[in-house]
Amino acid sequence: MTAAGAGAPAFAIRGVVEGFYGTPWTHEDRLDMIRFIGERGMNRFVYSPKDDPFLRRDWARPHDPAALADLAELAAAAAPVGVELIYCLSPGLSIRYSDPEDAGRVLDKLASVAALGIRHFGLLVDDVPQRLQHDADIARFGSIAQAQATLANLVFQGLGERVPDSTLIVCPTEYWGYGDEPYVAELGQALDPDIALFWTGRAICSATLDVADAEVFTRATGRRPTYWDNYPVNDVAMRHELHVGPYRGRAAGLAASAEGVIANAMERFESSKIAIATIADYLRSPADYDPESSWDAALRDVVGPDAAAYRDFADNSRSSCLSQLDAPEVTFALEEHTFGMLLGDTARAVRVLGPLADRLAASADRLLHGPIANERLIAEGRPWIEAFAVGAAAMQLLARLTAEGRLDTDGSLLRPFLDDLRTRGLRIFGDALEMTLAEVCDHPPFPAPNPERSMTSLSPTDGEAGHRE
Ligand code: LOG
Repeated sequence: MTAAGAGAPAFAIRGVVEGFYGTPWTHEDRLDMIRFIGERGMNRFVYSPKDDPFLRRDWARPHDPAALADLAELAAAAAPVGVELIYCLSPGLSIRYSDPEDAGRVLDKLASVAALGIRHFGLLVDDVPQRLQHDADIARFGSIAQAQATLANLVFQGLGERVPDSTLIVCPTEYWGYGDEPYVAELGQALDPDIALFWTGRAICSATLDVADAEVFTRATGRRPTYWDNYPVNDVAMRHELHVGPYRGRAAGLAASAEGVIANAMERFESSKIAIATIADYLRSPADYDPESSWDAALRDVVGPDAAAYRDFADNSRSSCLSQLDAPEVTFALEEHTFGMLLGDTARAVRVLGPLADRLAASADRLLHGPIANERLIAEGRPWIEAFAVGAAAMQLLARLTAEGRLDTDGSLLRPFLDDLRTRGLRIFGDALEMTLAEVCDHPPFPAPNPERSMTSLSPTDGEAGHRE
């Protein structure tokens, strides 16, 4: 879907942040992402890769001319598609908040970027020490909130003098929670009211974003939150998950209580586009947003002709802080399998699982052995897609052993699949498949069906294997 003809978007600020830990995107990636989000009605690209030393560890070091030229090119490419860049600096690891020279260094760095035509800026102090460290800062400020507000106000004022119409957004050090913690409230009260504040909601990766929480934040800090939404990012503790499921859990009425939403993307660039396309749909019109139909459109859009095969994979890679359903179709098929086995009804046990396993195995084969239109997408997801192929093969064998009445005697044939999946350590199929395989491999055979129920259909000798056929 594009923004054309859709009316005014609900959220004023709609964008993506390159804000993950990991290898930063390339310049070409950024140009591509800016075009991608612009075409989908988003209007901000936030430039703050955590592992670009010039933005964080070495924040005071000036950009070299080549980097400035790249930034200029990004800004120039963004304007025609309705996107503006927010350039962020993260000086909190080492800055002396009380030192006017350090404030000057921040300003100089922002001014070097402003000279390229960029007018939106961020000062990010997330993931830095929560206590003042320099002696001079401890002597001057009563709290880190006061120190950060002093710096941000100075920078905002200096920017205003040098760059007309500039804006500043701050990411606080405690950027998640109930929204009225003493630190964030103190920071909000001390900050110039025209400086915006990022907030990730209840958690670093929030399962839901609610109006009530936004209002708590607004009352406490004196401004509506600009959500830094940590989805689809999958860095740090989430590296075992590939976030290719749809955006969900954000209140339909949130636009009235927030400035906007900036979604933090994955280092896996192409894969990020799937969730981002759904986020663009939500931000344009939250009241009409339907995660599943938006997701299907996003898959067609990003994956192209192989969308159905990729959907089979992605449906089993939904696990994230947003999703309560991990692998819905496989979970249902395995529940049916267990139920059928407990009833002693092998036909029922394989009715859903058998065809599904064959379909998923064929999809895995297509994704892994191509030809595939979006090769980069597959390359990025390959570790998960390979695990998906192992799981699909395991389910085919499970269905076959079940249908042939051999599960109790030959269930150990599934052991290598279970060990393989466990060794990979990637989140795929949620818990469903590993639990079923473990049940078969690690535990005694399925019990014989309840005699009360099966007396009419089982001869005495059938009971031992528990199968009706
Ligand atoms: C970082 C962010 C990182 C994300 C997910 C914020 C504001 N900052 O815990 O760069 O990608 O979590 O791991 C963060 O979220 N800190």
